[in-house]
Amino acid sequence: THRGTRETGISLTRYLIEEQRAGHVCADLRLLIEVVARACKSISHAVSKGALGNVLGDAGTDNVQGEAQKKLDVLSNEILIEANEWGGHLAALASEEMDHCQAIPNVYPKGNYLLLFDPLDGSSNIDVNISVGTIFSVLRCPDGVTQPTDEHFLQPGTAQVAAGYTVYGPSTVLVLTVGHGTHAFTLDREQGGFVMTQRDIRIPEETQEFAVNMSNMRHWYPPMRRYVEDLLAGKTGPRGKDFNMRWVASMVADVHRILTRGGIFIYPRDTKDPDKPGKLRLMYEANPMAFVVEQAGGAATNGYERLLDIQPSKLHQRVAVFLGSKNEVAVATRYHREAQPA
Ligand code: P6P
Repeated sequence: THRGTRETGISLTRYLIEEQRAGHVCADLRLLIEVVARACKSISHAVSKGALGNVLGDAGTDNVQGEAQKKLDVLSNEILIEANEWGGHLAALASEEMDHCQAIPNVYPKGNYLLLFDPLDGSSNIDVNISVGTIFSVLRCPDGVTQPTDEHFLQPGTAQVAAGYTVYGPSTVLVLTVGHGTHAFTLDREQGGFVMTQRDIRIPEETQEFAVNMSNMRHWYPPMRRYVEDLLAGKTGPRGKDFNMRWVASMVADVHRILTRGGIFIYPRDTKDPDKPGKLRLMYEANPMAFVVEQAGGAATNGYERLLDIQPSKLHQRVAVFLGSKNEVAVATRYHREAQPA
C-alpha cells in the first residue's frame, strides 16, 4: 500500500485520507471526523468573538447535571448537532448538555457510528477568557440497531474507534487519535483548515508537575492525601524530587499541557459527595482523554483500574481520573491500590 508521508505540515484531510489508505479508518469514519473538525472551527470562531459576539454569560438554563449553561455551551451543542445531522455518518449522538442520546432524524441518511461530546468543557472559564475546549468520542453503533438508545452507548473506552479534543486557546488545536498514535492539528485561520503541527506525540514518562484542585484537600480519602503530601514534601521527602503545580480548571487545557510537556492530572473521588465516584464524566470526558493519552504513551486510571476498561452503566456517570505521565500515574495508582481495603 502507498506509504503515507511521515511529515507534519499536511492537512487534516490528507492525514485522514492516508489513514484510510492504510486501512486504519473507513470512509465513513474519515468523513465523520471531518464534520466534527468543521464544527470545532465554527465553535472556535464563536468563542474567539468574546464580548463582541454577544455569546458570553449565562443562557439562563441548566443542563442535565444541574449546572448553569453558558450561551456558548448551548451554541456549541447546537453547532455539533446541526453539523452531524445531515452528514449521514451517525446513527445517534450524545452530549453532556442533553439528558438522553438523540437519534439522527429519519429525514437524513444514517451511518454506523455513535458520537459523544462535551461541546464546551470548562465553559465557566469563558467569561474570564481562559482556554476551553470540545471533547469528542466515537463508538460503533451495534449491528442491526437502527434506533439507538442510551444503552447502546454504554461501551467501555477500549471500544472507541476515534477520540480527541479541540482546545480554543491562543491557537486552536485539534488533537486526534484513531488508534494509531496521537497527532495535533493547528487551525490556520487564513485558509480555514487544520494543519498537522505534531505527529506521534509522546508524553514524557516522568514528570515534576501535578494538576489538582488543592482546595479539596480536606475532603480527600487518605491515599490521595498521602500521595499529594509526599509530592509537596519535595526533594527531602519520599519522592526525592521537587514538584510544581498547575491547575487551569479547564480539563482540555490541563490535558493539552500534559500531552505537550508531561504531568499528572488528578480529579479524585472525595468525601464531599460520597455517592459520586468523581466529578468528571466517563463517557465524554475521561474516556476520550484516556484514549488520546494512552496513544501518546501515557496512562489513565480511576486510582485502581485502567479507565478504558471500565464497563459503563449510565450515560452521564462520573469517574475519578488520574492521567498523564505513565510512571507518575503508576505511583499515584499504587498509593490507592495499596490502601484499598483487603
Ligand atoms: P473544579 C470544568 O468544569 C471541569 O469539568 C473540567 O474541565 C475541570 O478539570 C474541572 O471541572 C474543574 O473542577 O472543581 O476545579 O472547578
